[in-house]
Amino acid sequence: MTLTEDPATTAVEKEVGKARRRKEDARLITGRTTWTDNMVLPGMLHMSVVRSPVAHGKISSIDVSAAKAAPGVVAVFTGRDIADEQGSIPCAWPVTPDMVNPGHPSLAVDEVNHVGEGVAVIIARSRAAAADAIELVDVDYEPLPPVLDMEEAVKADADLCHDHTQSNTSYHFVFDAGEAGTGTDTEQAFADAEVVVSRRFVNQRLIPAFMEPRSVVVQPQGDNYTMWSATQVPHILRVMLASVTGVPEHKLRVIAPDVGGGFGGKLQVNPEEVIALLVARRLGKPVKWTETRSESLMTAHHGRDQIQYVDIASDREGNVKALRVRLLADMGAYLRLITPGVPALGAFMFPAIYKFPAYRFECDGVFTNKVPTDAYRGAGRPEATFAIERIMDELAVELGMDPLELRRKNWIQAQEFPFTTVAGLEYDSGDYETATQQALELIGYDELREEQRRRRESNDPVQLGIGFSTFTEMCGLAPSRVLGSLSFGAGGWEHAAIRMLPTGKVEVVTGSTPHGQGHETAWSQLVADALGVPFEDVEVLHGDTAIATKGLDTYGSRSLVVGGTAVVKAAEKVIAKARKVAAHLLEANEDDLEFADGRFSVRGTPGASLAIQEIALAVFAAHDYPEGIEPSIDADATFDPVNFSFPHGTHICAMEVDTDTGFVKIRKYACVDDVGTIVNPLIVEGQVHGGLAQGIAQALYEEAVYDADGNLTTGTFVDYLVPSAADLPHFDTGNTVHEAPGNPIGAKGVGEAGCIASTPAVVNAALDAVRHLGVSDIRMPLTPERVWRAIHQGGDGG
Ligand code: MCN
Repeated sequence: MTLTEDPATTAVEKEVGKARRRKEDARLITGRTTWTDNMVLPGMLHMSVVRSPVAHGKISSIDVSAAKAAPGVVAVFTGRDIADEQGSIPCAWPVTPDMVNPGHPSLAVDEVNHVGEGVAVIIARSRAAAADAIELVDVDYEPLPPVLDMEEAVKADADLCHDHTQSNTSYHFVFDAGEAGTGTDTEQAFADAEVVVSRRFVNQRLIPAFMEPRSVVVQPQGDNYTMWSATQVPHILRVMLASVTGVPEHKLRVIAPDVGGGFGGKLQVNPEEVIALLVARRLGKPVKWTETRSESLMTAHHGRDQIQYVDIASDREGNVKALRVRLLADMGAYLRLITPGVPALGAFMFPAIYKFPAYRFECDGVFTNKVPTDAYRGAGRPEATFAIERIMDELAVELGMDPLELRRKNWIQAQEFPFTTVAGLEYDSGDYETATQQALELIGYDELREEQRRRRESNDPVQLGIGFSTFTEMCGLAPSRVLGSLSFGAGGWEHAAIRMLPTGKVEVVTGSTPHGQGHETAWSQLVADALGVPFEDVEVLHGDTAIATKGLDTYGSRSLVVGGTAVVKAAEKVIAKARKVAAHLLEANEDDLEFADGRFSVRGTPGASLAIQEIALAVFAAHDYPEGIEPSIDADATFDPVNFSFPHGTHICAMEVDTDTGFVKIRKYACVDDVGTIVNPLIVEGQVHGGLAQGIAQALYEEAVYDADGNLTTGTFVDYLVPSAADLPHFDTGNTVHEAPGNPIGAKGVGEAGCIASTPAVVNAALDAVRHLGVSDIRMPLTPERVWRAIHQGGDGG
């Protein structure tokens, strides 16, 4: 019984390192797949949400009678109607033991705390009927003063965002290297320093702006419920929904079908998911909710939003001595799934690649009457990278040093890895010098500096600047033990299972939940190499808690490093199992078998060999398998890393600034990233490009703006400027490869790298262009108006 005629045809070319086109893309980009909103179930009802138009106020009354009587409307529920069932939206990351969590009802009961907060839901027979009836709900609000400015909110006499909390501060998180034993006394280091530079940076509020809006469908079947949701985290969602709603976990199946982007914005338990489940339970009918784009911008969680006070100390030669960071981090009105943890995660990244002897970090999580913040691509690390890379430039200016020379003088040298930083992290591997040299060559550094000199000398209205960001980041979330020490509510492991089917095809079940990252392709490459089977013979299943029964989902650039490793480990177990069967069938000793290119061969016996795909069939069809082996070639594995992975790179931006108009234009952008072993170069390049687009967007285009009453004034894509490909330059990308020692693939994460690295490179470039005109800061995003003001009126243009 053979599947292959000629053993030679089974030889498989290595897949890891191949620029495979993504196998999932055809269905994704042609829409021939199941997006949640495509789901249509018999008898399905539609849900719309009545949302608060005021940022802060008491609900005096809600009259739903007209809405209930509207055509097509089946039911209307207010927060009070579901008060006994709705619980509180969970926050899984209490960063300090005394963190204040005001609680977050899915529908407001007495008080609203941000514009867009849900106060009632309408359930109707059609989406249009549900939408139309929103206007018929009459809500009286007694307005309260909105708390909108963090620096005002932390003052002693500030108005309160929540009247049942004592202040607007949720928590005060401190990391002090002196106290932790990873550094010397920070205050002393500042007292002794020859040079101190201090800055206040605003890292503005952003909106994740994923392509597919959030959507959820719940189908009740008796006391069982199936939920389809456009989520990044079906496994986490299921656990959280079970704890919030009381629907037992084993009665709830959560399916994330194909998901059109998340960028951290779908790492969440949404109020609408809770309500849809509660309503479906009450009515015994399927219920669907899909947000409009404006609802999405206004109510899906936002990201960033920090005010950063940063002090850096050095000697006159530019040897850094200490770093001190104080943050005000805007939580918005409520603590969502990992809101408090985002700035806390950043705490460990401020010292970046530099050898600071002393470091102290303090952060206040501040409540304001705005939409809650939470993870957005990089979550804490872009904010930290921005601050450190900006202040390194400011220190260079103060010292009259070349910004790259200052960095070089202080960064960890290649021979010093593994290196324990002042923040207590052990950086795994890297070489900052080589990446920098390559990036300088890619961008044509010397010619650009020459052009910059010419433009300055001729007083050209268009000035040229060059900005650097020599970054690293901690990703591959994460060792469970470390997450535990940070009070994170879940572990950091990942699970995978591999099943060889009788015809030799392979099913891979992964706990990772891709939403645009190409896991189906990359995991197929890993398995093809490990098992020696054709790439096309591998199918990757994910995102359904009934199929991928264990998992911790996708965020923190963890999927390859943690989930991919689980796949490799499962493959090793599959091979071990198949080896026993092969030995039995070939009547050989297990130790005499060699496994290569998908075949077990008996050493020294030419012709005696079996492909692993043949073994799968033999086990299914024959009754001749060895004692103690179950009749299946399958295995599962869980991987929990011992450390994060630390990709790094050098990003260089060359920027033209028109000093007459304030318009900026990226002339060239080059970056060399080290993400360890690259499984798929095409995917990696795509991830870097996407990350660069979002990082550049923060520097130049995007900002969520609230007016003085707490209305989001950037609630459409006309006002919230997401750049398109036409707004972005060509990217010259390259790689160095220093394998990560913490996983057998040798990979480091790439999903956030471009986004983390690029923002400060762009802002540093703009400042380099106009610093000689007296400009020392420009507030992001660098709109023409701000740039013009900074040049012609001083200040940061903000
Ligand atoms: N990869 C590789 N070689 C490496 C590193 C990664 O081939 N050395 C591949 C992986 O196999 C995977 C992809 O690159 O196909 C990303 O891998 P990884 O860095 O492990 O990141 P995750 O898969 O865990 O994705 C999460 C990350 C995050 S945190 C955000 S935010 C983000 C991002 O991915 N959101 C995205 N990229 C996104 N891309 C799309 N299209 N949509 C999003 O919402």
